Amino acid sequence: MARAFVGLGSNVGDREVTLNRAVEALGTLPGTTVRAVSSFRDTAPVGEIVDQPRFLNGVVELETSLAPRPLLDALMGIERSLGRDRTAGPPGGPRTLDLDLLLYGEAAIDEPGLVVPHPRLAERAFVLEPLAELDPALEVPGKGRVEALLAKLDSAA
Ligand code: GSY
Repeated sequence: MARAFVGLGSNVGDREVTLNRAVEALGTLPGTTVRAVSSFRDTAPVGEIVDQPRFLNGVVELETSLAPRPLLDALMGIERSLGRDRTAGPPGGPRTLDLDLLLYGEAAIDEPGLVVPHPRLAERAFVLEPLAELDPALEVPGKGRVEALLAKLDSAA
């Protein structure tokens, strides 16, 4: 069994309903239990396209027997089932639902389409804040503790 963390984001439609449905769907994946859900935060868009609606973001902690690749495929399946069309709109643009595999135990993976820890995790307050809410002492492989990463980000702001 692995402890995995998934980032949730939505900025199209009823964001809260979508995130709650995503959490429910995560709990139905084979060999998977939802261990914790952070609060959801209303956040300003960051990245290449900042002129888009505000996001609702959160993080879910899972215990899962799914290996990283099948877990990633399942996350994309949930995105699709809740209305996400990855072929529509610009990359970095508005989306009904985004599920990012942030951490998978202590694994460091760099394969096409599957990079864990998530490559931009340490730069994103909308990910680090809910992660720190769930486990501030959580170690991000190769980067350090979540609380330290968040402090670094806050001091740079
Ligand atoms: O990477 C997830 C999509 N995304 C987000 C997001 O979830 N939240 C905020 N605040 N900004 C974002 N920019 C992108 S792209």
